[in-house]
Amino acid sequence: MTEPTQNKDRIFAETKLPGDFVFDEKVASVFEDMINRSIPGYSTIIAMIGVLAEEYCQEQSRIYDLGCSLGGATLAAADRVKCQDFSTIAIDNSAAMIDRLQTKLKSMPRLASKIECRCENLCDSEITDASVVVLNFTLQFIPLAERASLLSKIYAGMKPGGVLIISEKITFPDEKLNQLFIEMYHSFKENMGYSKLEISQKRAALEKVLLPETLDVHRDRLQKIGFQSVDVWFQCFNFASMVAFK
Ligand code: GEK
Repeated sequence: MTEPTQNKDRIFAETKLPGDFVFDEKVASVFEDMINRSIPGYSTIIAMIGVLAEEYCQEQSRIYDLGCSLGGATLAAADRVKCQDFSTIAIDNSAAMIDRLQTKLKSMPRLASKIECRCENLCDSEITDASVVVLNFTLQFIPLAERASLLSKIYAGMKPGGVLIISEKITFPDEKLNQLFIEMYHSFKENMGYSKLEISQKRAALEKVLLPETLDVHRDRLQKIGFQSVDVWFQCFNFASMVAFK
């Protein structure tokens, strides 16, 4: 098993043959650096997931972090929750991510006792007694046709009063705004030290695997399923985080 590291993301620094982005060992080994330099507001979103979990976690319930990667949101939530009787289920289908999270947890016995890691496809995961469910930049990787049934399954597995937190890359119906936010985002990435080559190669690799939707599509689908008080609590350019309640 590999030791967790905070290596610098140089995956797209050299000219590469075209190919789709995958969450393999190479990505897992630089993931912390990659996500912090690629998602505006990532550390704020993670910290606020901790605050939302503290507020909405119920006794005798579960917190689910779906597409947990290295457990950024899992750890923020488990660390803040004050309930006596709760558990946190961290799910990802990348073995490289789950291995690294499990290794990380070995040095955190207090949190580790509250966290169960599962390497599985979240579309097949069982969700029960959930008071907090986190999809932090994960739904965007699920095939479009499977999103409604996944969200319905999550809703069915939630306790009344529970919260779903969904963070996503988004698109805008207004083409002018769409272009503006993409340009601002690329300028953010350049400021974070990525070259134009890295930005364009990563964009091409993500094109068929990361499928963003508009905020209206997210809101309508969640409301049709039965979620209430659905709205955005964070947005920076074409990245947003929403809450939805059962
Ligand atoms: C964070 N939430 O740091 N089943 C399980 N996991 C999946 C699936 C699936 N079907 N599809 C994708 N993943 C994290 C960041 S990253 C976001 C989430 C990004 C997993 C995938 O393996 C990866 O670890 C994660 O979803 C998406 O708060 O890299 O932009």
